[in-house]
Amino acid sequence: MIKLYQFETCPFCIKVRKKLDELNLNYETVEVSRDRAKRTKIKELSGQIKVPVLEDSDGTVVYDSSRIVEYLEDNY
Ligand SMILES: N[C@@H](CCC(=O)N[C@@H](CS)C(=O)NCC(=O)O)C(=O)O
Repeated sequence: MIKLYQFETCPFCIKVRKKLDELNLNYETVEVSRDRAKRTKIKELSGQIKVPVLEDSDGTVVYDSSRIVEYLEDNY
């Protein structure tokens, strides 16, 4: 399943959730810590610590909301 690493209230994350919903995709959200030092998982996945980060079911990882939206439009 698609995983979205996010902050619930982050406008960039809301933009990505809106696109996921618009495309009727099933996804799970993972709430990321506000503590930068604890963002090891997204750092490991994407090489940076900002949200949103999307991990697709095939292992593809995309970060930056505009790039994620583009990826979803291109692939779904
Ligand atoms: N250009 C990025 C901006 C992402 C961004 O700034 N996310 C903020 C949350 S709204 C963030 O992760 N801030 C945490 C931090 O800088 O530590 C995008 O469109 O995804």
